[in-house]
Amino acid sequence: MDYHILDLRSVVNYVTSRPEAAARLDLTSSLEAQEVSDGNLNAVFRVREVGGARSVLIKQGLPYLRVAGEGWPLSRERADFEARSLARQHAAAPGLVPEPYWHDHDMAVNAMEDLHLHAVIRAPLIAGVRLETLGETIGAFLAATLYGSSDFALGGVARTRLAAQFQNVELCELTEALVLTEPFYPPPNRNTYLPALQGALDDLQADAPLLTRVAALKHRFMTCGQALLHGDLHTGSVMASPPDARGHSDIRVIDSEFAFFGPMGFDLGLFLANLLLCAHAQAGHAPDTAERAGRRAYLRRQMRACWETFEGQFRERSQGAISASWREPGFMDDFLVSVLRDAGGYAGCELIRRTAGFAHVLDFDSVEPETLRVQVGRRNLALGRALIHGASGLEHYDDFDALAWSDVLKEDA
Ligand code: ADP
Ligand code: SR1
Ligand code: MG
Repeated sequence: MDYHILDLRSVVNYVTSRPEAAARLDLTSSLEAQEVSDGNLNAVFRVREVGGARSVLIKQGLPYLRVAGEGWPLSRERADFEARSLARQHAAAPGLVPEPYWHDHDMAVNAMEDLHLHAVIRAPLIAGVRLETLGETIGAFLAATLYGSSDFALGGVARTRLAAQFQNVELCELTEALVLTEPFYPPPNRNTYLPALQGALDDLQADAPLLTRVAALKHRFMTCGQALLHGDLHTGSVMASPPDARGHSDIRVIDSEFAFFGPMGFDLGLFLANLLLCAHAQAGHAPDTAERAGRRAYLRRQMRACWETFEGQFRERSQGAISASWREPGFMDDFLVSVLRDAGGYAGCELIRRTAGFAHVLDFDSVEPETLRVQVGRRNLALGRALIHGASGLEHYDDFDALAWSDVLKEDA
Protein backbone atom coordinates (compact mmCIF):
# COMPACT_ATOMS: atom_id res chain seq x y z
CA MET A 1 0.00 0.00 0.00
CA ASP A 2 1.38 3.45 -0.89
CA TYR A 3 1.88 5.84 2.00
CA HIS A 4 -1.06 8.03 2.90
CA ILE A 5 -1.92 9.81 6.12
CA LEU A 6 -4.56 7.91 8.08
CA ASP A 7 -7.69 9.48 9.52
CA LEU A 8 -10.61 8.15 11.57
CA ARG A 9 -12.26 6.58 8.53
CA SER A 10 -9.24 5.30 6.59
CA VAL A 11 -7.56 3.76 9.63
CA VAL A 12 -10.47 1.28 9.92
CA ASN A 13 -10.10 0.30 6.24
CA TYR A 14 -6.36 0.06 6.74
CA VAL A 15 -6.69 -2.32 9.69
CA THR A 16 -9.23 -4.45 7.82
CA SER A 17 -6.79 -4.76 4.91
CA ARG A 18 -4.02 -6.22 7.09
CA PRO A 19 -3.85 -10.03 7.30
CA GLU A 20 -2.31 -9.83 10.82
CA ALA A 21 -5.39 -8.03 12.14
CA ALA A 22 -7.57 -11.15 11.95
CA ALA A 23 -5.76 -12.61 14.96
CA ARG A 24 -6.45 -9.47 17.00
CA LEU A 25 -9.98 -8.38 16.03
CA ASP A 26 -13.20 -9.89 14.71
CA LEU A 27 -13.02 -8.41 11.22
CA THR A 28 -16.56 -9.55 10.40
CA SER A 29 -17.93 -7.21 13.09
CA SER A 30 -17.95 -3.45 12.63
CA LEU A 31 -14.93 -1.53 13.82
CA GLU A 32 -14.63 2.03 15.05
CA ALA A 33 -11.65 4.34 15.49
CA GLN A 34 -10.73 6.99 18.02
CA GLU A 35 -7.72 9.29 17.81
CA VAL A 36 -5.55 9.28 20.96
CA SER A 37 -2.55 11.29 19.69
CA ASP A 38 -1.13 13.51 22.42
CA GLY A 39 2.63 13.29 21.79
CA ASN A 40 4.81 15.67 19.79
CA LEU A 41 5.54 13.52 16.77
CA ASN A 42 2.98 10.99 15.55
CA ALA A 43 -0.67 10.17 14.88
CA VAL A 44 -2.09 7.46 17.14
CA PHE A 45 -5.45 5.67 16.81
CA ARG A 46 -7.34 3.04 18.75
CA VAL A 47 -9.36 0.72 16.48
CA ARG A 48 -11.88 -1.44 18.30
CA GLU A 49 -14.78 -3.82 17.77
CA VAL A 50 -18.09 -2.00 18.18
CA GLY A 51 -19.74 -3.69 21.15
CA GLY A 52 -16.81 -6.11 21.44
CA ALA A 53 -13.90 -6.31 23.82
CA ARG A 54 -10.89 -6.20 21.52
CA SER A 55 -8.85 -3.33 20.09
CA VAL A 56 -5.49 -2.53 18.50
CA LEU A 57 -3.33 0.56 18.72
CA ILE A 58 -2.17 2.05 15.41
CA LYS A 59 0.73 4.52 15.52
CA GLN A 60 1.68 6.26 12.27
CA GLY A 61 4.73 8.40 11.53
CA LEU A 62 3.73 11.58 9.70
CA PRO A 63 6.14 13.24 7.23
CA TYR A 64 6.41 16.11 9.70
CA LEU A 65 6.42 16.80 13.45
CA ARG A 66 2.76 16.50 14.54
CA VAL A 67 2.81 19.45 16.97
CA ALA A 68 4.58 21.77 14.52
CA GLY A 69 2.89 20.77 11.25
CA GLU A 70 4.27 20.61 7.72
CA GLY A 71 6.68 23.48 8.40
CA TRP A 72 8.86 21.04 10.39
CA PRO A 73 9.45 18.08 8.06
CA LEU A 74 10.63 14.79 9.52
CA SER A 75 11.26 11.56 7.67
CA ARG A 76 9.03 8.58 8.41
CA GLU A 77 11.95 6.26 9.20
CA ARG A 78 11.30 6.80 12.91
CA ALA A 79 8.57 4.17 12.63
CA ASP A 80 11.20 1.62 11.55
CA PHE A 81 13.35 2.43 14.58
CA GLU A 82 10.35 2.12 16.88
CA ALA A 83 9.48 -1.27 15.34
CA ARG A 84 13.02 -2.61 15.77
CA SER A 85 13.48 -1.28 19.28
CA LEU A 86 10.03 -2.38 20.48
CA ALA A 87 10.73 -5.90 19.20
CA ARG A 88 14.01 -5.99 21.15
CA GLN A 89 12.47 -4.51 24.29
CA HIS A 90 9.62 -7.00 24.12
CA ALA A 91 12.12 -9.87 23.93
CA ALA A 92 14.38 -8.47 26.69
CA ALA A 93 11.66 -7.17 29.03
CA PRO A 94 8.42 -9.03 28.24
CA GLY A 95 5.43 -7.57 30.03
CA LEU A 96 7.05 -4.16 30.40
CA VAL A 97 6.19 -2.83 26.90
CA PRO A 98 3.11 -3.27 24.68
CA GLU A 99 3.14 -6.42 22.56
CA PRO A 100 4.06 -5.53 18.96
CA TYR A 101 1.51 -6.81 16.39
CA TRP A 102 2.87 -5.72 13.01
CA HIS A 103 5.12 -3.15 11.37
CA ASP A 104 4.26 -1.65 7.98
CA HIS A 105 7.28 0.17 6.59
CA ASP A 106 5.45 1.65 3.58
CA MET A 107 2.71 3.18 5.72
CA ALA A 108 5.11 4.03 8.60
CA VAL A 109 2.73 2.18 10.94
CA ASN A 110 3.35 0.19 14.07
CA ALA A 111 0.38 -1.82 15.32
CA MET A 112 0.58 -2.95 18.91
CA GLU A 113 -1.30 -4.01 22.01
CA ASP A 114 -3.78 -1.34 22.99
CA LEU A 115 -3.27 -0.51 26.67
CA HIS A 116 -6.81 0.78 26.83
CA LEU A 117 -7.07 0.52 30.62
CA HIS A 118 -3.74 2.25 31.16
CA ALA A 119 -3.02 5.98 31.36
CA VAL A 120 0.18 7.93 30.70
CA ILE A 121 1.59 8.55 34.19
CA ARG A 122 2.66 12.18 33.90
CA ALA A 123 -0.70 13.75 34.81
CA PRO A 124 -1.50 11.26 37.61
CA LEU A 125 1.94 11.83 39.16
CA ILE A 126 1.36 15.59 39.06
CA ALA A 127 -1.97 14.98 40.82
CA GLY A 128 -0.29 12.93 43.55
CA VAL A 129 -1.17 9.38 42.46
CA ARG A 130 1.35 6.93 43.95
CA LEU A 131 2.43 3.93 41.91
CA GLU A 132 4.47 2.05 44.48
CA THR A 133 6.32 -0.16 41.97
CA LEU A 134 7.15 2.60 39.47
CA GLY A 135 10.84 3.00 40.25
CA GLU A 136 11.43 -0.71 40.59
CA THR A 137 9.69 -1.43 37.26
CA ILE A 138 11.59 1.19 35.29
CA GLY A 139 14.86 0.05 36.93
CA ALA A 140 14.11 -3.54 35.88
CA PHE A 141 13.21 -2.41 32.35
CA LEU A 142 16.51 -0.53 32.08
CA ALA A 143 18.61 -3.38 33.50
CA ALA A 144 17.05 -5.83 31.04
CA THR A 145 17.17 -3.66 27.92
CA LEU A 146 20.51 -1.93 28.53
CA TYR A 147 22.42 -4.95 29.79
CA GLY A 148 20.86 -7.17 27.12
CA SER A 149 22.10 -4.98 24.26
CA SER A 150 25.56 -4.28 25.71
CA ASP A 151 28.98 -5.72 24.91
CA PHE A 152 28.73 -7.52 28.25
CA ALA A 153 25.81 -9.65 27.09
CA LEU A 154 26.38 -9.78 23.34
CA GLY A 155 30.12 -9.43 22.75
CA GLY A 156 31.63 -6.84 20.46
CA VAL A 157 30.73 -8.40 17.10
CA ALA A 158 27.02 -8.89 17.79
CA ARG A 159 26.73 -5.55 19.57
CA THR A 160 28.37 -3.73 16.64
CA ARG A 161 26.11 -5.50 14.12
CA LEU A 162 23.04 -4.62 16.17
CA ALA A 163 24.15 -1.01 16.57
CA ALA A 164 24.38 -0.75 12.78
CA GLN A 165 20.58 -1.25 12.64
CA PHE A 166 20.03 1.75 14.90
CA GLN A 167 21.62 4.66 13.03
CA ASN A 168 18.74 6.90 14.15
CA VAL A 169 20.47 10.02 12.87
CA GLU A 170 17.44 12.27 12.52
CA LEU A 171 16.02 11.85 16.02
CA CYS A 172 19.50 11.82 17.58
CA GLU A 173 20.17 15.13 15.88
CA LEU A 174 16.94 16.44 17.40
CA THR A 175 18.07 15.43 20.90
CA GLU A 176 21.56 16.82 20.34
CA ALA A 177 20.00 20.16 19.40
CA LEU A 178 17.01 20.39 21.77
CA VAL A 179 18.42 18.73 24.90
CA LEU A 180 22.19 19.15 24.68
CA THR A 181 22.80 22.40 22.77
CA GLU A 182 20.12 25.07 22.32
CA PRO A 183 19.12 25.59 25.98
CA PHE A 184 22.77 26.42 26.72
CA TYR A 185 23.29 29.09 24.08
CA PRO A 186 21.69 32.44 23.19
CA PRO A 187 19.70 32.81 19.92
CA PRO A 188 19.41 31.55 17.27
CA ASN A 189 17.61 28.67 19.00
CA ARG A 190 14.09 27.33 19.49
CA ASN A 191 14.02 27.98 23.24
CA THR A 192 10.84 29.27 24.88
CA TYR A 193 10.77 30.44 28.49
CA LEU A 194 9.19 32.86 30.92
CA PRO A 195 10.70 36.35 30.50
CA ALA A 196 11.40 36.44 34.27
CA LEU A 197 13.81 33.52 33.80
CA GLN A 198 16.02 35.55 31.45
CA GLY A 199 18.51 36.49 34.20
CA ALA A 200 18.91 32.91 35.45
CA LEU A 201 19.30 31.72 31.87
CA ASP A 202 21.88 34.41 31.06
CA ASP A 203 23.93 33.30 34.09
CA LEU A 204 23.67 29.67 33.04
CA GLN A 205 24.72 30.45 29.47
CA ALA A 206 27.70 32.45 30.76
CA ASP A 207 28.93 29.61 33.02
CA ALA A 208 31.98 28.48 31.04
CA PRO A 209 32.79 25.36 33.13
CA LEU A 210 29.14 24.29 32.77
CA LEU A 211 29.32 24.61 28.97
CA THR A 212 32.46 22.49 28.95
CA ARG A 213 30.69 19.72 30.89
CA VAL A 214 27.64 19.91 28.62
CA ALA A 215 29.90 19.65 25.56
CA ALA A 216 31.41 16.49 27.04
CA LEU A 217 27.94 15.04 27.73
CA LYS A 218 26.89 15.84 24.17
CA HIS A 219 30.00 14.22 22.75
CA ARG A 220 29.37 11.10 24.86
CA PHE A 221 25.78 11.01 23.63
CA MET A 222 27.06 11.12 20.05
CA THR A 223 29.93 8.64 20.32
CA CYS A 224 29.50 6.31 23.28
CA GLY A 225 27.34 3.45 21.96
CA GLN A 226 27.16 1.34 25.11
CA ALA A 227 23.68 -0.12 24.64
CA LEU A 228 20.36 0.24 22.85
CA LEU A 229 18.65 3.07 24.69
CA HIS A 230 14.96 3.94 24.76
CA GLY A 231 16.15 7.45 23.96
CA ASP A 232 13.14 9.45 25.27
CA LEU A 233 12.32 7.95 28.66
CA HIS A 234 10.28 10.68 30.32
CA THR A 235 7.07 10.20 32.32
CA GLY A 236 5.02 10.73 29.13
CA SER A 237 6.58 7.49 27.84
CA VAL A 238 5.24 5.34 30.69
CA MET A 239 1.67 4.05 31.10
CA ALA A 240 0.06 2.39 34.12
CA SER A 241 -3.21 0.55 34.71
CA PRO A 242 -5.55 1.44 37.58
CA PRO A 243 -4.47 -0.46 40.72
CA ASP A 244 -5.94 -3.93 41.28
CA ALA A 245 -7.43 -5.11 44.62
CA ARG A 246 -3.91 -5.45 46.08
CA GLY A 247 -2.99 -1.95 44.92
CA HIS A 248 -0.75 -3.21 42.12
CA SER A 249 -0.63 -1.36 38.78
CA ASP A 250 0.67 -2.82 35.54
CA ILE A 251 3.39 -0.48 34.22
CA ARG A 252 4.59 -0.34 30.60
CA VAL A 253 7.13 1.73 28.69
CA ILE A 254 5.96 3.07 25.31
CA ASP A 255 7.27 5.24 22.47
CA SER A 256 10.83 4.10 21.72
CA GLU A 257 11.23 5.83 18.33
CA PHE A 258 14.32 7.73 19.62
CA ALA A 259 16.12 4.41 20.23
CA PHE A 260 19.82 4.34 19.35
CA PHE A 261 23.11 3.03 20.74
CA GLY A 262 24.25 5.56 23.34
CA PRO A 263 25.43 6.00 26.93
CA MET A 264 23.25 4.06 29.39
CA GLY A 265 23.10 6.99 31.81
CA PHE A 266 21.05 8.98 29.31
CA ASP A 267 17.90 6.86 29.84
CA LEU A 268 18.38 6.85 33.61
CA GLY A 269 19.07 10.58 33.75
CA LEU A 270 15.96 11.48 31.76
CA PHE A 271 13.68 9.36 33.90
CA LEU A 272 15.14 10.60 37.20
CA ALA A 273 14.95 14.22 36.01
CA ASN A 274 11.29 13.88 35.12
CA LEU A 275 10.51 12.75 38.67
CA LEU A 276 12.44 15.77 39.94
CA LEU A 277 10.49 18.07 37.61
CA CYS A 278 7.31 16.63 39.11
CA ALA A 279 8.65 17.09 42.66
CA HIS A 280 9.58 20.73 42.07
CA ALA A 281 6.25 21.47 40.41
CA GLN A 282 4.42 20.22 43.51
CA ALA A 283 4.98 23.74 44.86
CA GLY A 284 2.01 24.59 42.65
CA HIS A 285 0.07 21.32 42.57
CA ALA A 286 -0.08 19.95 46.12
CA PRO A 287 -3.00 21.30 48.13
CA ASP A 288 -1.08 21.68 51.41
CA THR A 289 2.36 21.37 52.96
CA ALA A 290 1.94 17.85 54.35
CA GLU A 291 0.58 16.51 51.06
CA ARG A 292 3.40 18.20 49.15
CA ALA A 293 6.03 16.66 51.43
CA GLY A 294 4.34 13.24 51.08
CA ARG A 295 4.29 13.42 47.29
CA ARG A 296 7.92 14.45 47.20
CA ALA A 297 8.96 11.69 49.60
CA TYR A 298 7.17 9.23 47.29
CA LEU A 299 9.01 10.55 44.20
CA ARG A 300 12.32 10.43 46.04
CA ARG A 301 11.69 6.78 46.97
CA GLN A 302 10.85 5.90 43.36
CA MET A 303 14.06 7.52 42.10
CA ARG A 304 16.13 5.50 44.55
CA ALA A 305 14.22 2.31 43.72
CA CYS A 306 14.83 2.92 40.02
CA TRP A 307 18.58 3.28 40.44
CA GLU A 308 18.97 0.49 43.01
CA THR A 309 16.90 -1.98 40.98
CA PHE A 310 18.81 -1.09 37.83
CA GLU A 311 22.17 -1.41 39.56
CA GLY A 312 21.32 -4.64 41.41
CA GLN A 313 19.86 -6.40 38.38
CA PHE A 314 22.63 -5.16 36.09
CA ARG A 315 25.27 -6.55 38.48
CA GLU A 316 23.43 -9.85 38.74
CA ARG A 317 23.22 -10.19 34.97
CA SER A 318 26.88 -9.25 34.60
CA GLN A 319 27.94 -12.35 36.57
CA GLY A 320 27.25 -14.21 33.32
CA ALA A 321 29.04 -11.67 31.11
CA ILE A 322 30.36 -13.07 27.84
CA SER A 323 34.03 -12.20 28.44
CA ALA A 324 36.24 -12.73 31.51
CA SER A 325 37.29 -9.09 31.11
CA TRP A 326 33.85 -7.91 32.22
CA ARG A 327 34.03 -10.20 35.25
CA GLU A 328 37.35 -8.77 36.52
CA PRO A 329 36.99 -7.64 40.14
CA GLY A 330 36.19 -3.95 40.30
CA PHE A 331 35.44 -3.49 36.61
CA MET A 332 31.66 -3.49 36.99
CA ASP A 333 31.87 -1.24 40.10
CA ASP A 334 33.75 1.36 38.07
CA PHE A 335 31.45 0.97 35.09
CA LEU A 336 28.32 1.52 37.19
CA VAL A 337 29.84 4.62 38.79
CA SER A 338 30.40 6.00 35.29
CA VAL A 339 26.75 5.28 34.45
CA LEU A 340 25.64 7.11 37.62
CA ARG A 341 27.79 10.11 36.68
CA ASP A 342 26.37 10.18 33.18
CA ALA A 343 22.85 9.92 34.63
CA GLY A 344 23.52 12.91 36.89
CA GLY A 345 24.77 15.03 34.00
CA TYR A 346 21.95 14.13 31.61
CA ALA A 347 19.39 14.65 34.40
CA GLY A 348 20.74 18.19 34.74
CA CYS A 349 20.39 18.84 31.00
CA GLU A 350 16.82 17.50 31.04
CA LEU A 351 15.82 19.78 33.93
CA ILE A 352 17.16 22.77 32.04
CA ARG A 353 15.70 21.96 28.63
CA ARG A 354 12.22 21.18 30.04
CA THR A 355 12.23 24.62 31.68
CA ALA A 356 13.84 26.83 29.05
CA GLY A 357 14.12 24.77 25.86
CA PHE A 358 11.73 24.00 23.01
CA ALA A 359 9.72 21.19 24.61
CA HIS A 360 8.53 21.77 28.17
CA VAL A 361 6.59 19.45 30.47
CA LEU A 362 3.06 19.81 31.83
CA ASP A 363 4.34 19.53 35.41
CA PHE A 364 6.12 22.86 35.14
CA ASP A 365 3.96 24.64 32.55
CA SER A 366 0.78 24.10 34.56
CA VAL A 367 2.07 25.69 37.80
CA GLU A 368 -0.05 28.74 38.63
CA PRO A 369 0.26 31.63 39.26
CA GLU A 370 3.11 32.66 36.98
CA THR A 371 5.12 34.10 39.88
CA LEU A 372 5.21 30.65 41.45
CA ARG A 373 6.09 29.09 38.07
CA VAL A 374 9.06 31.45 37.89
CA GLN A 375 10.26 30.23 41.31
CA VAL A 376 9.90 26.60 40.23
CA GLY A 377 11.70 27.41 36.96
CA ARG A 378 14.60 28.98 38.86
CA ARG A 379 14.83 25.87 41.03
CA ASN A 380 14.83 23.61 37.95
CA LEU A 381 17.62 25.64 36.33
CA ALA A 382 19.67 25.82 39.55
CA LEU A 383 19.41 22.08 40.17
CA GLY A 384 20.16 21.36 36.52
CA ARG A 385 23.38 23.33 36.86
CA ALA A 386 24.27 21.71 40.19
CA LEU A 387 23.80 18.23 38.75
CA ILE A 388 25.91 18.95 35.67
CA HIS A 389 28.68 20.46 37.82
CA GLY A 390 28.47 17.76 40.48
CA ALA A 391 28.05 14.68 38.27
CA SER A 392 31.75 13.87 37.96
CA GLY A 393 32.08 13.64 41.77
CA LEU A 394 29.28 11.11 42.27
CA GLU A 395 30.41 7.81 43.80
CA HIS A 396 27.17 6.35 45.18
CA TYR A 397 23.47 6.91 44.66
CA ASP A 398 23.44 8.62 48.09
CA ASP A 399 25.61 11.38 46.59
CA PHE A 400 23.11 11.89 43.77
CA ASP A 401 20.21 11.81 46.23
CA ALA A 402 21.83 14.45 48.45
CA LEU A 403 22.60 16.73 45.50
CA ALA A 404 19.14 16.35 43.99
CA TRP A 405 17.10 16.77 47.14
CA SER A 406 18.99 19.01 49.59
CA ASP A 407 17.39 22.25 48.39
CA VAL A 408 13.83 21.04 47.95
CA LEU A 409 13.81 19.26 51.32
CA LYS A 410 14.51 22.58 53.04
CA GLU A 411 11.24 23.90 51.65
CA ASP A 412 9.31 20.97 53.15
CA ALA A 413 11.07 21.08 56.57
P1 ADP B 1 4.52 10.30 20.14
O1 ADP B 1 5.60 9.50 19.51
O2 ADP B 1 3.83 11.22 19.23
O3 ADP B 1 5.03 10.94 21.39
P2 ADP B 1 3.32 8.22 21.76
O4 ADP B 1 3.91 6.91 21.43
O5 ADP B 1 3.79 8.86 23.02
O6 ADP B 1 3.41 9.23 20.54
O7 ADP B 1 1.74 8.04 21.81
C1 ADP B 1 0.86 9.14 21.95
C2 ADP B 1 -0.23 8.75 22.94
O8 ADP B 1 -0.94 7.62 22.44
C3 ADP B 1 0.29 8.34 24.29
O9 ADP B 1 0.50 9.46 25.10
C4 ADP B 1 -0.81 7.44 24.80
O10 ADP B 1 -1.87 8.22 25.32
C5 ADP B 1 -1.29 6.77 23.53
N1 ADP B 1 -0.64 5.46 23.34
C6 ADP B 1 0.58 5.22 22.78
N2 ADP B 1 0.86 3.91 22.76
C7 ADP B 1 -0.20 3.29 23.32
C8 ADP B 1 -0.56 1.91 23.57
N3 ADP B 1 0.24 0.92 23.22
N4 ADP B 1 -1.77 1.67 24.14
C9 ADP B 1 -2.61 2.68 24.46
N5 ADP B 1 -2.35 3.97 24.25
C10 ADP B 1 -1.16 4.28 23.69
C1 SR1 C 1 10.53 18.37 18.57
S1 SR1 C 1 10.28 16.97 19.50
C2 SR1 C 1 10.37 17.53 21.14
C3 SR1 C 1 10.51 16.44 22.13
O1 SR1 C 1 9.44 15.50 22.00
C4 SR1 C 1 9.95 14.18 22.13
O2 SR1 C 1 9.12 13.43 22.97
C5 SR1 C 1 11.36 14.34 22.64
O3 SR1 C 1 11.41 14.46 24.03
C6 SR1 C 1 11.76 15.60 21.97
O4 SR1 C 1 12.90 16.20 22.53
MG1 MG D 1 7.36 10.04 20.69
